[in-house]
Amino acid sequence: MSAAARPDISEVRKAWKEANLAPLWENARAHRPAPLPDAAYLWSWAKIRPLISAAIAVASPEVVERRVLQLVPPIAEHQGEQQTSRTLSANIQILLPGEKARPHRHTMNALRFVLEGSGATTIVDGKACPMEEGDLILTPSWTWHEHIHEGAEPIVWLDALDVPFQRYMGTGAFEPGPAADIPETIADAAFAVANVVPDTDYTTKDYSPVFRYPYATAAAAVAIAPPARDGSRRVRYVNPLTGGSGMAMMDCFLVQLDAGAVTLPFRTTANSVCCVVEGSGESQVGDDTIRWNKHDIFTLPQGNRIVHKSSGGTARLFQVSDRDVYARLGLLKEEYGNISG
Ligand code: GTQ
Ligand code: FE2
Repeated sequence: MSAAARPDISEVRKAWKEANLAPLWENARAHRPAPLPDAAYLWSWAKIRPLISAAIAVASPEVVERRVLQLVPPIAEHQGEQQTSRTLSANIQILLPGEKARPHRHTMNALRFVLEGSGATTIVDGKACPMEEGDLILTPSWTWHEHIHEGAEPIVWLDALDVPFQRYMGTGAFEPGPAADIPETIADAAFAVANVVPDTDYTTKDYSPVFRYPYATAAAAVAIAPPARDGSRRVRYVNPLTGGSGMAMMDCFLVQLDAGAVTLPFRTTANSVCCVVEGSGESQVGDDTIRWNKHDIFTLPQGNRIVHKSSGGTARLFQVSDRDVYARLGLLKEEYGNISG
């Protein structure tokens, strides 16, 4: 073809655009290295606790359904999103003595991790789950749930939901109560004996038959756990019927950093949100150093080099991650030790 016959590129581009075609070689995002990891972000309890009190003053679940403050890091804010990590929303929920949050259900999986207070109950498909400090409560996809508080002090907990992931997948659905057609559940106590579980048809569900993981039990388990690959002690909150994650999209861990211990550098394609249960310390996340204290919440965005250490005594972190989603999709890559960058 002679040079003279070559068509005018701007005419061609216009014609492609009109036909909903786009040249890959002009796509700035194609065939580029991975973007730099997002920065970690910390919500310090000292800073947010008074702002939680302000929510008590201006909103009641009677009116707003759920008294919830979303944790939205700067990176999400810039993108006009409200998520906490790539796949999760983490929120703070507050209930005063005598208050209740009405029943509903949604396809989004949710969990609650109690930060402060006691005496509340989350009812999950009819099963009452007491909420004490450090307890983890699961409200898996499409289970009916409501919260009631009969304690003496306000209760504050961390909610985590797979909202961003389900929005991306187009699977979000919601149904208000009152609860109807409540499926049968099995008492958590039926799973309290290690290694021997009831033989039921519950294995057809993709979530744990246990909805409440008391802190005393998880703390006792992590205290005697052997060092994990990064040197920390780690236990996973599992479905006792499968040994897998408690819910399909959220994979939870309790991490113990012994006094003076420093973890081996770690990098993963998965994303976590951490909450400090006990102690204090610091985490290097990429180029940033996050200094944390009890009840602080921080993100561990994918791709960052991560090193944790406690300052002073033993520290414990609750972590909610999307690790198992990445693993099941063949997208989980984890590195330990010498990590460049
Ligand atoms: O407690 O049911 O933080 O439905 C966000 C959505 C909590 C809940 C949240 C919810 C709930
Ligand atoms: Fe809910």
